[in-house]
Amino acid sequence: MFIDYAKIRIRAGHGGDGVVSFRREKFIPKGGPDGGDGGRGGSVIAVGDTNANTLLSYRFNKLYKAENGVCGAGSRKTGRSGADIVLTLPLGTEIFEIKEDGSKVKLADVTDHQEQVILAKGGHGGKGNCNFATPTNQAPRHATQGRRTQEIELELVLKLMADVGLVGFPNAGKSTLLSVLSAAHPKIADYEFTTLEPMLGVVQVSEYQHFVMADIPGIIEGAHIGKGLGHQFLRHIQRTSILLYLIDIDSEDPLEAYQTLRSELYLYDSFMDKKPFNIVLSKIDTIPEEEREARIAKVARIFKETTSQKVVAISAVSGVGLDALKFQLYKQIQENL
Ligand SMILES: Nc1nc2c(ncn2[C@@H]2O[C@H](COP(=O)(O)OP(=O)(O)OP(=O)(O)O)[C@@H](O)[C@H]2O)c(=O)[nH]1
Ligand SMILES: [Mg+2]
Repeated sequence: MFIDYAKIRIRAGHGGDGVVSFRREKFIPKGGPDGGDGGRGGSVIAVGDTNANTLLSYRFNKLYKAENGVCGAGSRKTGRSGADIVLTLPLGTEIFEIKEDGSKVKLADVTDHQEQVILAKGGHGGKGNCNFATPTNQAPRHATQGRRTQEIELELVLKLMADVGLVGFPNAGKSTLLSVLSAAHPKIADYEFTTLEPMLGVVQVSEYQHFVMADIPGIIEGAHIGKGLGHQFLRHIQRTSILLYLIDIDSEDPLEAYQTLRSELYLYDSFMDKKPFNIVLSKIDTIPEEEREARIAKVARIFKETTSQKVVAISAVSGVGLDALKFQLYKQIQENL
């Protein structure tokens, strides 16, 4: 199951307390103070992992607790440090602290594999009485307490990281396109809203060149007010560098379809409108061969005249136009890095 939102609680380990102790050995009367320090508490650490792609394991508002430091002991022994606890997170996870008054503060944005962020630092250990001996007080009877830590509430929001975001009406052929360009196996069917959760695929352009494409559920007019699956999945293409509007060439009015999609994205986040994009006509194999060229030219002309945008025509079934599309996308991504 794909989960892109979770609330959890965390707590770093308390520092272990320092202790009061005096050296007591045969033949050594009045041994000096020898109470050791407490150990450091464990920290709560987030680590990015490319192999993780959901927040599923964090969905039960669980408390993630690092180990407390151990108290010091006599003979100047320092207590053991508490073990850290590591939260493995998918790349693209934003971490917010929820303050008591309900306000949120962003703590981190985990974007790199193996990137580590300390979310809560373990408490320092307290000092044992061996630290407090002075010439005038050679038998100090006090030690300090390890630092106590607080529980923190966090919000985890996953925004998938991809280079290209696929945008289209249901049934436009988004998942089919991802399946032929990458090794991903999204569900494909001839009914609307087949795709219910986002999926990423790696598109190999050459041996050393690739990019990541995100397929999300279809968007319909009114998505910004909750129609269809709403705009909840748009956040997964919010941080892609480019967009690909995929429009069935056989739709009643391809230009209107494109304009509707664009305005839905704009209504969700006006910044989406500033991203470089491509307009791609899909399923050209469905047009009878003798009409195909003329039809593509006609639609292309309408787009050119109204939006001064070039369109690309493809068929995920026959493979026409796919290589050219791949190179075009790759080039555009490089230009917008
Ligand atoms: N003939 C033809 N059919 C296609 C092509 N691409 C997709 N289809 C068909 O169109 C239907 C919808 O394809 P999907 O890839 O599931 O469409 P989608 O845009 O992901 O749809 P949602 O997930 O519902 O938003 C399926 O029956 C596909 O087999 C194409 O290039 N040519
Ligand atoms: Mg789909």
